[in-house]
Amino acid sequence: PTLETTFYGHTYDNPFMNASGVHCMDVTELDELASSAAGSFVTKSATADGRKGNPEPRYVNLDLGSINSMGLPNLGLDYYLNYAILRQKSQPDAPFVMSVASYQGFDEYVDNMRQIQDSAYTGLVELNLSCPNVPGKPQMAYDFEDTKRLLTEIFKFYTKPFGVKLPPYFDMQHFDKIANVLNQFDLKFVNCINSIGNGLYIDETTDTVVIKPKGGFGGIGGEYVKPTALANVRALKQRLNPTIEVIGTGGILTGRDAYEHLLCGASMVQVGTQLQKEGVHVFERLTAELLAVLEEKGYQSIAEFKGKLGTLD
Ligand code: RRO
Repeated sequence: PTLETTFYGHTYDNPFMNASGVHCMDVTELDELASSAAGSFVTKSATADGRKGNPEPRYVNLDLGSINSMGLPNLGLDYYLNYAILRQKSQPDAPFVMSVASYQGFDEYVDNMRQIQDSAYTGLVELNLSCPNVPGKPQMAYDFEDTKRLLTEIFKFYTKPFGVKLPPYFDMQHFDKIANVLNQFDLKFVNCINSIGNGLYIDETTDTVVIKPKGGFGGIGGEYVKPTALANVRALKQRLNPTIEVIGTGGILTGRDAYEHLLCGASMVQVGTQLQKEGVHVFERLTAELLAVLEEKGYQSIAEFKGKLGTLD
């Protein structure tokens, strides 16, 4: 069998990528991803100006996942845009994704997208509408009206391909509402899910929280979030225009986990917490494990089972 996967017009060796935020801060880390066994990769969410982020400790691995309140540390939009432009020139046959966020809110999102529009970079952009860790700032994608207003503003001038990174939703009505908004735009993909925002982990020996920012509240990733991630991939895939692809992120520790995201309809799958725990060699293990699942089930390719989750009625 083969793990080859087509995503927005390009065929990748396999569907695996890093999840934005993990191992993608600078050229060194990005180049390590590029030469790893991952099919593609995404850069750290960029804000207009570089940021140091929240005070440490701000990322902690847990038995069942991770908690973080990084606070958007990044080297600034110019840095990632320069990297993207150089890489697109030197490796035109190996597309990747550039993640863009905002620290200030609505206007900065628009300005950042305008800067990319005016640049030489023509590749995929992931607009992060779901950072849970900026004190005092809501997650854009939990406000359906503002999300619609923002996408309307961006589509007035932006002509290059892009998609959005979503937070998890927990109500059928919310799945309907966000899909209804997104279906009004020519988005190329949605990525489900960002971390489950504002969880709290307590250390049992010290009876304290484990990260410093926001009194210990932080985004939860890893094993904890897989059922929520799968539900969001499935729910969005069922509701979105067929032209909008879905990237599945959340709780991928094994090839089987990736297989389940693909069953729910994901085109690509991203690994955050487990990449942080294992390093870039995780992609060798995951590709081998996913290939073994296909062999065991008698599939020749991902296309044979993608989106074909069974139900009981
Ligand atoms: O940097 C972060 O604190 C962060 C971001 Br931008 C995000 O989108 N998701 C997350 O868990 N952390």
